[in-house]
Amino acid sequence: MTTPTIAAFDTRALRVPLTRPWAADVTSIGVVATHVVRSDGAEGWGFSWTPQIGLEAVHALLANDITAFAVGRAADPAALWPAAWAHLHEAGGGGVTTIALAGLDLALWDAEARAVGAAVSDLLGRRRESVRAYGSGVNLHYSIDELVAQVQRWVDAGFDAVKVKVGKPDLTEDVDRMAAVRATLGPDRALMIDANQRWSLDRATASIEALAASDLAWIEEPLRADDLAGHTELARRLASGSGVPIALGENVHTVHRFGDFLRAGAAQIVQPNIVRVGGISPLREIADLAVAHGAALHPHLLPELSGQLAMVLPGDVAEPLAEDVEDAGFGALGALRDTSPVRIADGILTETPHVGLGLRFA
Ligand code: SMN
Ligand code: MG
Repeated sequence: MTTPTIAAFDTRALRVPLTRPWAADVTSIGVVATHVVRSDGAEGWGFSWTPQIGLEAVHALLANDITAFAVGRAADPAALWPAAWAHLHEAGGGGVTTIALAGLDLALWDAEARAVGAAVSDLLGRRRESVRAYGSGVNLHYSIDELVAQVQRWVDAGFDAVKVKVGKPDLTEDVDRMAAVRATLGPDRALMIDANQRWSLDRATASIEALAASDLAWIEEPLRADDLAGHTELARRLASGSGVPIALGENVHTVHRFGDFLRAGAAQIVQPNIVRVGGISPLREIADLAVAHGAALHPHLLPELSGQLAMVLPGDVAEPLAEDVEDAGFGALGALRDTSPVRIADGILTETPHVGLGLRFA
């Protein structure tokens, strides 16, 4: 059978209001909903995502350059991806270009799975029926009481791992906040902390060593996301100190750059965001690379998408975890046309019956 071609590709930009703002100026998230029609009549739906910056730019790339490139080509997402990336590369090897490319890649995988009546996780080769999810919050602006109340909600909801923000101007404030979070969690639940690139190398070293008293499962994005030398040196310092592992990757965009960080030993845990790296096709390459370097992989955010891919990722180093940012799921925000393709209960994510990715935007 010959491979069907891409007959039509259409896109629309929308903003999804957040019921729990991520900051005073982050009250909605940007989505470009995509739709592909193949020459054999199969249809697929995907999306691009960018919380704050670049929605119009991503949409313009999809509606112009990516549509013009894609229509008429073979609808084979894994084969198309490297050619599409090379085509867009003059506008940047990662970032807006890869975020936009995800909109095409996801729609093509969705079509491929819908054409055979399967969920994408079954099409790609399911390895597990469920994954653990961790509770996560964009909460640096919360008072300590609000933070503790959020952590208590996660405990009550059955999560055994949570992630909270650090990086207050005064280190003693972070120390007090994490001590309060640890007290709420008790000794047996895992605590991850996320600095969202706020620290310098020396500030990170001092902060992590002080915060390690709260028993940390990882420190995420301690430094500027593309600071390879800085993360390499920080990893060296932590290895001879508290031993807290470094997690990063939500702002790393290509398999090549993940390779740089892994070869240098700059991170023990990688967290590709499936949209920011350009979709499912590159995610699978990054997962193989992580295994080759003995690193864990926990996909960043987007639990309705990441949770499905977590069913097929290798678990050689660690079973992948799904991230559930409180009240930020597309289903909970009312952004989906169909029932959410995943369900999170008692800290466990499972899929609900669906074909494709099951992610059509309303
Ligand atoms: C995060 C990043 C982007 C949007 C929401 C939250 C955060 C995380 O860094 O890792 O959850
Ligand atoms: Mg993060």
